[in-house]
Amino acid sequence: MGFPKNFLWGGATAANQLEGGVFEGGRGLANVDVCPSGADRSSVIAGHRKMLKMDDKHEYPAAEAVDFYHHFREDIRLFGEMGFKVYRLSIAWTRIFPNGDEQEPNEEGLRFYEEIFKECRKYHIQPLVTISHFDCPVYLIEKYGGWRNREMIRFYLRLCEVLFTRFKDDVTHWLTFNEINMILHAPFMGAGIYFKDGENEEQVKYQAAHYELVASALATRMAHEINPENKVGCMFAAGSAYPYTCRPEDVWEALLTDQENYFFVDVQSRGYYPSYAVKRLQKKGVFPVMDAGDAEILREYTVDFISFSYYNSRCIAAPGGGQEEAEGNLFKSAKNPYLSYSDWGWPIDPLGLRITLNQVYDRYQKPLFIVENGLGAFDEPDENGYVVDDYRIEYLREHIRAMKDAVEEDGVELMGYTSWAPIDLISAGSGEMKKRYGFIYVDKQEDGSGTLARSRKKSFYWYKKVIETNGEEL
Ligand code: P53
Repeated sequence: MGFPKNFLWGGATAANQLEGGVFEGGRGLANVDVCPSGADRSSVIAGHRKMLKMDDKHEYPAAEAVDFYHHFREDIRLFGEMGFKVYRLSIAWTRIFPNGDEQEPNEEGLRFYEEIFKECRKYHIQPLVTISHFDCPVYLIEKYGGWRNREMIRFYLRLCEVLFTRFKDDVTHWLTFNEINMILHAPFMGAGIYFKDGENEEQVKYQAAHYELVASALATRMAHEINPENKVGCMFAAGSAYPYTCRPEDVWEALLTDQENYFFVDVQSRGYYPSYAVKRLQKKGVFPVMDAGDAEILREYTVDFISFSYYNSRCIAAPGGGQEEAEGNLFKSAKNPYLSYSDWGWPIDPLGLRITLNQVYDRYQKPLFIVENGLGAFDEPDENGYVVDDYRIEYLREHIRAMKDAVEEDGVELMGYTSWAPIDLISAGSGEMKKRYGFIYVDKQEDGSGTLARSRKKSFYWYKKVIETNGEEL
């Protein structure tokens, strides 16, 4: 009983929220660098406000982030101290191809990740690499329009080829796109897309999604060709939709919400557009244009495993019910009266993780991997600089319990669990520093001040114990 012996415990981060050093090592500018913090962020990430360079009226938190670029040895040592088996990280595309369409990669960028993998090996930590975590070179947006252009497939595969070849001995587990369904909610952050006046946004989004799906399938093929040991996963933002009431209209609306998200995984895992998507997208006139051969590519090169982020469930009511909306998340949701809420208004629903694990496993029957789960909260260091984050321990403990039930009682096949995030970093949704997730506190404040010093929170010692006992002591 319990978790399998080789269960992969660890933590997950993304390059642009962590690294900083955006002007170092010959790196080019990416979409996520030019997303400001503050009031304009949501319209920028949604593609409703064009911003392709930094101006002096805004703050750009990714520029320094928590400076992992210069602290990675220390940080990975701390991951090692917690006993991590796996570290999920992403590659900054523009460190490897600063513009995106060069023929040759930037050696300095490759060396940076090589050093990271070397550190990981020291502590027997296996990397799990997200090839694109909300990451698209600005140059490719300016010149080609980001993922609205089919050419992106070529540039993305060029990146993949460099990574699969160069890091053949370091990495065997890959994720093609982070939260691929986020393209529907934050298309600039997800796919480098901003909209022009009057265009059909759904059409643009599903066309871009199609290109990403084809790119993901071709990357899967390439990964297997370059190293038959490679395992490739898809990644989506999960969290089952609950009907607000047992009113059939609410149940129906919840089902539609789930389908909207499962659509991506249906294609990546089953290998074809599900009939509900074909019908509905055609009816709306937004079914993507496909090249001859696309259907075959999608069918042939499906993923080996399915990974997802889980922060909360969603609660869905049919229009016109007058329910209160939950705040703070890019996903629309009614307020679920049975749940408590985080400092940022996100519902807290551990049983929802078990429900989600069961639903996803039932649907695909492939190994699952929880690659994000965690609590963003205000942390206040005490007079000794120590953060007693019992609320975070409580959140993680309950979610790990629910995941344990899914494995032990329900037979869900689960490869591992990487919490978001093992170290404080910049929030993707809000651009804030004060929304902290880490086991490791970083002295970097909302106004940009701070020494960048790292320190262990109470949850650090707790998670170390969890890993040591393979999830038996929570
Ligand atoms: P933050 C919501 C909004 C933006 C990104 O989110 C999100 C979500 C959650 O579904 O997805 C992931 O930082 C994402 C990470 C991100 C994490 O959620 O807004 O993959 O990059 O940091 C947490 O609190």
